[in-house]
Amino acid sequence: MALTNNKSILDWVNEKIDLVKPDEVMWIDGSEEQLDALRKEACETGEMTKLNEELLPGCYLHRTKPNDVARVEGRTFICTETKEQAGPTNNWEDPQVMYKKLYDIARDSYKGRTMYVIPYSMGPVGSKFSKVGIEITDSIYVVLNMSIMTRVGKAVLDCFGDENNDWVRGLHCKCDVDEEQRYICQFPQDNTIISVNSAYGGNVLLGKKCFALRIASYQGKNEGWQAEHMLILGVENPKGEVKYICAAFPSACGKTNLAMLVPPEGYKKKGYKVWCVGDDIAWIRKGADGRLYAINPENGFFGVAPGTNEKSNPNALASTKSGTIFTNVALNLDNNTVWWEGLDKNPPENAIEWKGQPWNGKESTEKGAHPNSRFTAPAKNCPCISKEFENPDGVPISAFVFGGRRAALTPLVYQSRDWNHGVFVGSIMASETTAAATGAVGVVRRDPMAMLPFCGYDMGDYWQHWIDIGETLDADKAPKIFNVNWFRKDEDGNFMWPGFGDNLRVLEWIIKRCEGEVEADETAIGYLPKAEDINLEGLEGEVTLDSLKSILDVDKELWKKETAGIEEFYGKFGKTLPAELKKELDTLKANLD
Ligand code: OXD
Ligand code: MN
Repeated sequence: MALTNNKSILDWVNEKIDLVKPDEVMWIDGSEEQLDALRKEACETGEMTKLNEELLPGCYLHRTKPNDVARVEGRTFICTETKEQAGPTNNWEDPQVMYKKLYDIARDSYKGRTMYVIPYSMGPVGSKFSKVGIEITDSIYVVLNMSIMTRVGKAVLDCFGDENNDWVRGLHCKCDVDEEQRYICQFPQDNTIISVNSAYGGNVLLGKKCFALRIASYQGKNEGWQAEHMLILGVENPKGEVKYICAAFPSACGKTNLAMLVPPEGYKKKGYKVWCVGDDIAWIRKGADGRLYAINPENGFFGVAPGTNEKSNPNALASTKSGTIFTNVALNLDNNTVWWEGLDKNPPENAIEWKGQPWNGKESTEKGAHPNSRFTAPAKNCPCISKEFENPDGVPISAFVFGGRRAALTPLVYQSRDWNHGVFVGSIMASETTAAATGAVGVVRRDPMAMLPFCGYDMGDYWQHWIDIGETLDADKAPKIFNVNWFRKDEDGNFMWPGFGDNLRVLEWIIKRCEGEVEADETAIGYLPKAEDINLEGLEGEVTLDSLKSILDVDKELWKKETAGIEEFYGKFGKTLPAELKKELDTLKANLD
């Protein structure tokens, strides 16, 4: 039975029923009974495997087709009226052409299947930050993942209203999971997402990248707020004061680890704590007091499993101990639990690898888990989840932090001179795809604000939006903007900074700067810490004042080369490149001469 009288929703659902022709239609009401029946059904059909109820209560394993294991940027499209609106960094197609192509693929594809209609809220139900979506899918896996990653069910529609048309349409059709016919399409001007021929995470959990970043970034531009690819964390000092930081990093830079950071022993003893509000996405708005506030629109973590362990991220690991869906990890047949590379040094001998074949982890040279295998874990499981996680008003942001993986060039941390310079710092973000063991610089991929694959419109206009937001903020209320690099290497290719929990030492400096408690040195690229101001207590033997000084240096010759790369990248944008950013680039060049 439909869970709403909202005509715009009912009309759209009926239209899609006519298109895809399901045998049955089921509205997801969010009840445990309904979800449990679906879990049972998925286990009966083999879509999921129930794991050891004692060791991993309420946990399941799912395997995708081997051709369907990651987001597909090459097949992701922004379909706006004109190509210019999508900008030079997105794939574009004319909406009419793309709708026709997608409808031809989707037509009759639910025959013999059930249509699940999922009402969901990105953000706490009823918060002024929050937005409603409806995802139609033919996959129980999607229903169960969406019910972890978002708030789903009747409660979402109960407070939505029958006349409200501000909701995001999402149609997902598994079809034959044919990679040649796979498309992940956003229609920002229609609040619509259509995803066909995939059944994997980021391509099909439409609330996440498709809505909360691509569509929402476009909504934010028009409505005066921001959707960012950022974690949100709170640092609590021994006096019990909590300061919040939003941070953006490209994939494979340890975002989930930073979001759930465990303080070094010395800090713990003093009473420092780190609280996780979110690990991937932040929706940001100005509050009544003139400061910027952020919420995490999600309700769970869709984290990369390999490398997650008791040392690297005990909080993430603890989050996966109940109510979690694992995708493409290895199944340990001896105790019906899961395993992945980097979990521990004890791979199971009697196991099934991620593609479903028998696997002996002690002997096989093949991987047990796919490198992009995932856990979908409820946020409430996280031992360090912030008590503000459900706060409908969000948390006040003290600092924005940008970062990337650079073996050389970028210092451990620096602060922008002001807001527009901070936007420049975000716009020149880049990360090395692979960093060779010799310390040679890898291939640099520009990924402004870590939004390159996720911005739903022209990135030049997106930068302008950042600049416009800054203009509405009083200087004393605006978050300060920083850049960090945990990945500097010495000549022998060794990392020079320990990372993980010790990154709190850098966050402490950042917060002190926000509070005006510490001086800094002005350099060509911005404000750098005086080495003595980064607390190294307890790091003896790992980092000396001298080695710290060398990860804080600014090599003008390297930076001059970098400006050439920035100029080339900026050249793609033509007239949407904000004049303010061009000016910042000129200032940097002048500072380096
Ligand atoms: C993610 C990503 O999965 O950014 O969060 O790729
Ligand atoms: Mn992400």
